[in-house]
Amino acid sequence: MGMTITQKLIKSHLVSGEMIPGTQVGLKIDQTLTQDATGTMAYLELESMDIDRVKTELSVAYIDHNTLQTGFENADDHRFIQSVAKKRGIRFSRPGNGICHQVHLERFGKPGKTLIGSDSHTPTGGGIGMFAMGAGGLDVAVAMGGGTYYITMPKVVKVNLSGKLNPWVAAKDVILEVLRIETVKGGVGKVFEYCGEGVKSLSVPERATITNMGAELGATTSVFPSDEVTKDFLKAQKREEDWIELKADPDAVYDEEISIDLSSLVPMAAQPHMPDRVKSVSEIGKIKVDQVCIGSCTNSSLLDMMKVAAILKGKTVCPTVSLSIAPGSKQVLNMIAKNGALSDMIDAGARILESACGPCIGMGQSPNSKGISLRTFNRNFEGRSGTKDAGIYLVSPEVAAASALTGYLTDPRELGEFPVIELADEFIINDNMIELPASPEEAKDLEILYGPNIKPFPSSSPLEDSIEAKAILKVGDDITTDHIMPAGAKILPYRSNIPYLSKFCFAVCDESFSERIKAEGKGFIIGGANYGQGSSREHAALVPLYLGVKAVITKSFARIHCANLINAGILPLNFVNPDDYDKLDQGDELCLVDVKDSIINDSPVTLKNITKDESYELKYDLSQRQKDIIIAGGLLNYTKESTRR
Ligand code: MIC
Ligand code: SF4
Repeated sequence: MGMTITQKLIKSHLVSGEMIPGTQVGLKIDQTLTQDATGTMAYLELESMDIDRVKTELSVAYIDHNTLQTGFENADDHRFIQSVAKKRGIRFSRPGNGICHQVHLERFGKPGKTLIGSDSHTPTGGGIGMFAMGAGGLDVAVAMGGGTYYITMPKVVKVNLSGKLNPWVAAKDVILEVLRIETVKGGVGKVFEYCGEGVKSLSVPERATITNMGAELGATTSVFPSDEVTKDFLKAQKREEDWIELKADPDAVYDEEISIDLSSLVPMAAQPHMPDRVKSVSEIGKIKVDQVCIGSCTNSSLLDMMKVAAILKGKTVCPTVSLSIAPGSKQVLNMIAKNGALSDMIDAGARILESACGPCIGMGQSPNSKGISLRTFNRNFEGRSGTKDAGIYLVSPEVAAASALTGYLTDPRELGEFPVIELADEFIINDNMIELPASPEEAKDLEILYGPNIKPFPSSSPLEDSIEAKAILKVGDDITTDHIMPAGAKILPYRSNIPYLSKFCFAVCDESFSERIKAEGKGFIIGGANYGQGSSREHAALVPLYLGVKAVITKSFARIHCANLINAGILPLNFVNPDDYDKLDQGDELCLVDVKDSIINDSPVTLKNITKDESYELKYDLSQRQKDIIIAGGLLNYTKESTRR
């Protein structure tokens, strides 16, 4: 039987397990990336593992998230990461060099390789034919040390693309369409593999927009073939030697299939507050817009910037709109500076930001109260922009630029002829902002530079026989990691200070949560479906661990967050009967009866509701290794125990 690209990539990296969907497989990881908001923790974890030099083919540490320096904290963290990178054999992408996924695609991504990154949008690499996944910082640290990365063997969804996009319709509209069909829960346990005639009409950056935002489906990853288009991109990046061909066998068998005729797509937008609340721009209508932000790892490539500049050229941004633009990398910024496109943006009145995540993660540019903001980003979760009552719409660069000019949500097709965009055949290559690591010899004498804001990470204890605690918080479906552990300019500088971060845990849902659980000393969280979607931030597990959360009991979990809970030693449990969720109330006194024995014996766990005198059956999806991790009280304890043995 023929194989899909996904199966080929997994097979060539398989270290343990069998390729049976739903079971655990261990993969060899060729490349890793980190960013600064999750990287500090990942490198603290790496340091605690006594690893002299990383063992991957390539590891890169990017600085792109915490670039607003309103105190010493972020700058100290950058310095810490830089010192670890230099000593341990990791390349360091200096602040200003760009957003991790954009730079990685340009300079390091290689078809056929595996990549994990401590950022949920690592699947961007799927645009160049990598098997690229987001992971918790600890998993990335383990991979840097040469350890295996474990995933559930995914099902493969064939996304059959036919036709060609019409002018003014963009790659962003393709992924918005997939999100409309599949929803933010639709991709859990699956890889979205793109194929069909339509693929060859999409450039690598356009493919990367699609695989990037595939993260919002909850998918393990998304992947495109590596073809002549990929080869041309690599050639333009002066890396032709990195190209290999990658395609599915003609008789490959897929688990599911969806078809999209590119020529039938129209400009679309995801409405507040979920990336799957997708409608066409014309259906939503001409709502008044206060702000437009262009950039982020989804839409900040040279092509995106050139389109925006061409639309803005010779015009003026509407007086009631603030337009900000952050080109994705130094390469992109430099190229639009040299070819004059930057000047067209500045002339039209755009506020040019540095090449970094910026407003996408609430690092500045929060909209006005009840403001409507159109963003070319990938997430519009409540509060993420820094303004709780703002309404964020996710759109293509074309819709964003057109609306910035008119002042209302605009179908860009109204602007008439699509401008002609000329792209150079070669990118400007200058890797001077990527610092190479020291040689092993020189590295011996190098010091790691810790700042005073870096606090030890919380310790966890082995699983107890039975656990009695209150349902300290009950939340609904689709709870994101931005609810659990918010980001934003005020909080992000404390990503290496768990005690401080703990004050903000769940603040979006319930401002008293942190105080209440501190008073109790421990507790359980009750959640609905797709709990923990969004970011890979392990802080959404480490902070609850610090506060005493013993188990999270839900209808279902998002992949990366579930793995992070296990790594932190917090039990992820699911209701056998989802209706039991309704029987429980916040504040109920609960007991996980003989939970340790149940896990050891592979039997369902009983949750006793002491307040209501009822019992519910709970299940879990844990491999033997994951059970051992939970029993040991987290991955760090487990690793220490295994090395002692
Ligand atoms: C995000 O887009 O939510 C982030 C910020 O990039 C996160 C990582 C983080 O929380 O640091 C992600 O996507 O994993
Ligand atoms: Fe940065 Fe936003 Fe991309 Fe996350 S989604 S990596 S914050 S640009």
